[in-house]
Amino acid sequence: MRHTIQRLTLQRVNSLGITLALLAGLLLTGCAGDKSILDPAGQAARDVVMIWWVMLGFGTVVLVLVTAFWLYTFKRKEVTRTPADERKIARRWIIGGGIVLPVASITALLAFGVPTGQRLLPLPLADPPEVIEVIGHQWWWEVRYPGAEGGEVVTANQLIMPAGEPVDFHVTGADVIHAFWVPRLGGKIDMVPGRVNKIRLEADEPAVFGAQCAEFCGAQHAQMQLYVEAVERDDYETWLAARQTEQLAALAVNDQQHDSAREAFMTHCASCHRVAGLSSGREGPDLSDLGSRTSLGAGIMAMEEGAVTRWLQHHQDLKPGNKMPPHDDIETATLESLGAWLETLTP
Ligand code: HEC
Ligand SMILES: [Cu+2]
Repeated sequence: MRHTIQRLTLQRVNSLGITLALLAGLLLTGCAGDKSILDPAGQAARDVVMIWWVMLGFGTVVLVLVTAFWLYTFKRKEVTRTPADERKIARRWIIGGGIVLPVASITALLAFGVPTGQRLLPLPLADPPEVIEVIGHQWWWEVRYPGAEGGEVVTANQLIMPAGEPVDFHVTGADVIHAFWVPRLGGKIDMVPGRVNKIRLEADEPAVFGAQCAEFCGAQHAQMQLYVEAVERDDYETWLAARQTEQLAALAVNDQQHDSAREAFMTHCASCHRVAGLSSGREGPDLSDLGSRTSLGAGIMAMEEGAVTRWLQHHQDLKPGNKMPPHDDIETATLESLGAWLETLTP
C-alpha cells in the first residue's frame, strides 16, 4: 500500500517535472533566433536586455514578497489593536509601500534607462558615422545610402551595414506609421510620414539579423520583414561600389538576350519600379539588384530559381492585398521572361 502511494507520488512528481521541462524548453526556444532581444549582438541591445533582466528580477522579488505576506495573513493569529495603533500601521504602509518603494525602484530604473537611451541617440561624434536611410512602405522597406561614393545607392527589403562601428539610421514612413526594429541590435523607432527619426545602432561583428515592422500598418504588417546583414568594412565598400548607378545600368542594359523582357518592363512596370539605367519609378521596391537578394515580397518567399516568376504570377495569393496590381492581363510567357531577366540583375 505504502509503496503504491510512493510510486504514485513519484509518478506525479515525474510528470510535473516533464511538464515544467517542456514549458521551460518552449520558453527558451523564444530566446534564440535572428529576432531575439535576449540574444543581443550590440552594446545598445545588451543595455536593453540588461534592463529587461533587472526588471524581471525585481518583479519576481516583489511577487514573492507579496505572496509571502498574503500567505502569512492566513496563518497569523487574530490580534486586537487600538484605533491609534491601526492608524500608525496604515501610515507606515502608505509611506513605505506607496512612496519610498516606488521612488526607490523608479530611481533605480532611471539609473539604468537614461544611459541606455543616451547611447541610442545620434549625438555628434568626432568621426561622423555612416548614415543609412530606411523608409517604410505598405508593406516593404526602401533602403538608401546617401553617403555612398559616386552617388546615392538604393535597394529594398535588405539592409547591408558595416559591423564594428556605429551606424545612424534615419527613418521615415512613406504612407502610414511603421516602426524600424532590429531586435538583436537594440530599441525600435517609429517611422512617421513627414518626419525623420534617428537611431544609432552597432553590430559587434559580421552576422545576419532579422528585422520586422513593429507598428501595425495594415493587412500585411506581419509580412513586412527586413533582411539585415552586418559585414566587414571592406565588404561593405565593395557591396556599395557594385551598386552605383553606372554599374547597375551596365548590368541591366548590356545584354541582348533579354530585349523583349526589358520592353515589357518599360510598358507594364517602369512607372512603379526603378531599374537603374532604365526607369525611375518609386511606388514599388527598387529592382536594380533584385537577383542578389535573399527573399522576395519583404520576406514572404525565398529567392531561388523561378521565384520571381512565381511572385509575378501569384503575388496576390502569396501576400493578399499588397500594393502591386495583379498581372492577369500579361501573358504567362511574358511574365516568365520578365522573371528570368530580373533574376539576372545580380551585381
Ligand atoms: C502600381 C505599381 C506597381 C506596378 C505597375 C508593378 N509593381 Fe511590382 N511591386 C509594387 C509594390 C508596391 C511592391 C511591393 C509589394 C510588397 O512586398 O508588399 C512590388 C513588388 C514587386 C517585386 C518584389 C520585389 C521585392 O523586393 O521583393 C517584384 C519582383 C516586382 N514587383 C516586379 C514587377 C514587375 C515585373 C512589374 C511589371 C509586370 C511590376 N512589378 C509592376 C508595385 C508595382
Ligand atoms: Cu507594420
